[in-house]
Amino acid sequence: MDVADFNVDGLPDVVATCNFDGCLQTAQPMAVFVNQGAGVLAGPVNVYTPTSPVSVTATDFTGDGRPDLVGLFSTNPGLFALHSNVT
Ligand SMILES: [Ca+2]
Repeated sequence: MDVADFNVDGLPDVVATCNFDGCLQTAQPMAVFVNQGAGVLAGPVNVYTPTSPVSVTATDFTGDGRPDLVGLFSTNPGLFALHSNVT
């Protein structure tokens, strides 16, 4: 799990992995919960990955000011990276 402003609205959002059955009630491997303000998180917005990651970190590794995702799988391939395309 990590926190970053994925939709660039100034409010911190949450990304979480889901590597067990029934997680997030959608069984998707990863999801973003968008901060709606006043302590409310919407979601989940599913992020599709080839298999379930065991961890995810949000960081701006491309230097464009937007958070990207880097995660770890327990099987091959061992790593994944998703670049933010929020405009
Ligand atoms: Ca946000």
